[in-house]
Amino acid sequence: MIFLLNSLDKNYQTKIIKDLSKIISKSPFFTPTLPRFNNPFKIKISNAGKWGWVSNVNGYQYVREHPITNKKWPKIPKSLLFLWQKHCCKINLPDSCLINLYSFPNSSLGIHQDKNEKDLTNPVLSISLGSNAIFRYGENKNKLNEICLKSGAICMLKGSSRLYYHGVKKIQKVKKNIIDTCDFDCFPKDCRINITLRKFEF
Ligand code: MD3
Ligand code: FE
Repeated sequence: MIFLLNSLDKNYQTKIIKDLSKIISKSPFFTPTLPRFNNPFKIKISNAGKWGWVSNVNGYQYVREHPITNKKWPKIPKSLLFLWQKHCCKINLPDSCLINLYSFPNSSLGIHQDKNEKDLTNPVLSISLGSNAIFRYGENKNKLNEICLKSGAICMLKGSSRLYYHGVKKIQKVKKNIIDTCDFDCFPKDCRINITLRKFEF
């Protein structure tokens, strides 16, 4: 697991937020629910790319269409594909881009592993924007490390860290949230957005 903590400058973050606003205008945020019990997550999500990650009473899965609009997901923007090529892989591009929106004061994400992808040797790239996240991760559920992920941080997972447990304990407001500065109606005030690029298919 590699953290690049101040990786993206303000201009690049602004460009990504603008690209995300176009995705969200076609593919609005929705609230996933937990398998079996069907209770709502404390975050909202949307996707871009051929395959979008969703969760509902039936389980976690990658699907071709938005569960509410039933339309195909928008394309992954070049601004994000470029970061994957720079940090992850020159040959294969990601086919999935999950957008997590932390918009409530109590938004969080429980400790889990990412293992719904077909080939777990492919890397994962994550980008943090907006409010800070207290992020927890580690090989063992019972002894997790804690790190503050600020706007512009990149997190790269490959090799042995690919199956690490991880989650977001809480969100901390910041004085100047770059997402608020951009002034798009689709993003609530003081939110955090995390983007996760993955390759689902072989
Ligand atoms: C560590 N999202 O959507 S991505 C997720 O901040 C998710 O929203 C987090 O975990 C968020 O599944 C963080 C960072 C990440 C992604 C994949 C990993 C960390 C990982 C795979 C293995 C270990
Ligand atoms: Fe995850």
